[in-house]
Amino acid sequence: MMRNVLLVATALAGGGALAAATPARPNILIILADDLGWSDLGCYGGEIRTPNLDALATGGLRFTQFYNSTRCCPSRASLLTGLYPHQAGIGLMTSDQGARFPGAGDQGEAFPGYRGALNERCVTIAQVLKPAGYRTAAVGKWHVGDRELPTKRGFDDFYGFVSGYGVDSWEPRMMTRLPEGKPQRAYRPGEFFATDAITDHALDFLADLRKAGAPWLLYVAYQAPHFPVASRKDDMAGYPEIYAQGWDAIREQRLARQKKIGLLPVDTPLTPRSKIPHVVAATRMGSMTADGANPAWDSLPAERRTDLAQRMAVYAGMVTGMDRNIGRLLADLRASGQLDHTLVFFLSDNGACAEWEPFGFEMVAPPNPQPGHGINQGTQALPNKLYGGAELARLGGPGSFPSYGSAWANACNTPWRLYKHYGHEGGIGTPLIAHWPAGVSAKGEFRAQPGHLIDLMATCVAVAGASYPSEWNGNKILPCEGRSLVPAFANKPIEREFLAWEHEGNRAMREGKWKLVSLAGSAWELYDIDRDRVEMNNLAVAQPERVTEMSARWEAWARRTKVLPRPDNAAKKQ
Ligand SMILES: [Ca+2]
Repeated sequence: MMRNVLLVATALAGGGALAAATPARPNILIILADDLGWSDLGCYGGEIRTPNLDALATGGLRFTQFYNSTRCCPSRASLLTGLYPHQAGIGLMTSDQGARFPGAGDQGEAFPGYRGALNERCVTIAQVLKPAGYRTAAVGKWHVGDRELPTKRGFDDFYGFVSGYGVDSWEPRMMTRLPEGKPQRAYRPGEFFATDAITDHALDFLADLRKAGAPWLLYVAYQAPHFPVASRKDDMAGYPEIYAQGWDAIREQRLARQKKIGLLPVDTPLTPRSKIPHVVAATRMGSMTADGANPAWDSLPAERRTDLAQRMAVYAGMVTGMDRNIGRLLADLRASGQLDHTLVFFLSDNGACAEWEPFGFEMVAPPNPQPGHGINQGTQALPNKLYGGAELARLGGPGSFPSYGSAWANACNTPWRLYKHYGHEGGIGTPLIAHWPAGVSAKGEFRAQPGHLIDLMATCVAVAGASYPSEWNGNKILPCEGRSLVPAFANKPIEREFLAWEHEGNRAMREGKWKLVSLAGSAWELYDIDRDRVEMNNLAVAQPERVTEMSARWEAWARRTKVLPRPDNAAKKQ
């Protein structure tokens, strides 16, 4: 281990922007938001109040081309293991697709990329850091398989929910504490709010973690701002008036701020309103448009605009509530003297969520939530509820279960196209803030190196002086796919061949400045990301040889990483 520590110290000393007395073993705090859009944070151009994350960005680095794996489960699998999602067994969600198909074999091994839980060929960051002397804990959303509990995967303590998506923020019954029997907080009726409770337990864990005098890893996976959107009243104060301007004005304002703060080039155009993802749902709810794109705000009736402004206000309040809680974590680290010696990452598991059309759905209250489980109900057939009059104030409070729809999601991903689920920038783009005062002297700067969730494992191994194993419990472990971000901290390049994606048949590949991307069942599109990050000038017809070469590399990657073979229903027609 000492040799690794020295290697890290040497590597860090080579970077001119790095602090002189770099500690080899920082604490590591990974904060993951759920369905947060690329432009929501103030420090990424948003009007949402996020003062604590903005301060973190001012004292650290903002990555401008960082990527996730398109959706909750695949992204969490990548983040935790340093592998592409299918390699870890989670190409889709957490149901075992392999076992559902005749001919899949007794164990479903015909489709190893779709088993719905972390497999035996991967390890988590917690499992890798523990042998290096780190203490570990996790809070919030797990969602990488009901069969693989956090405590089985290297985290000493856990509070949150293991499975499910779409969690009612006012409902405490799905929360669980692992190992079983360990103390957890009790909340009086009406007192529980999920983002606050997750943070309460993160603070409890922090107090315990630092008792040992050893470095620690804390993984804070908030459910915010995933649907159903919910907000405390004080967090969303003033937002209904702001969002009454509508999504067209908000998109223009966000892009103008992104240019002003230097996040994006000044010649970046605004993409047209993105397509409505689910035509059947849109037709059923009366939100379908003639051109298939999200509607112009001004085209909607007043009562619909009032309802939709309130939905976005609740979403924004949910983000502000998360930021308020992150402020509690940072204040605790500052008070204990640990903030400068903690590497903090903040990022989102996928782009903003468009499910499924512009008006948004209303979920059904779960009859009896079980500890560890979120609400797990299909959302595509759910109805819309038009809130108005006195009832409008109930939206986002206890007993309401709204989503905010595809047009606001489009605005939250400004200026990109599309959303969560897709390989276009609106699906895979995430803000990434990295903050480590004792290790990185550069402050408030942007980093344009392309990076991916798979890089967090390699980065943690590097800064912790840990060793990534080739074998674990008698099983061979796949080599880590990611690269350390430490060179990028010093504004040096990250050497890699390419990055690639697949989810539900949506495909993408990023090789240098070139991006190959397609919707499920559709032809490849080709973009020069240096000139056209908004993916509006498709060069596939003009450069067929490049498409042929890159797509061959994508196919080889897909076979190597178990994207292929794929169960029939894993690819959706778009
Ligand atoms: Ca998500």
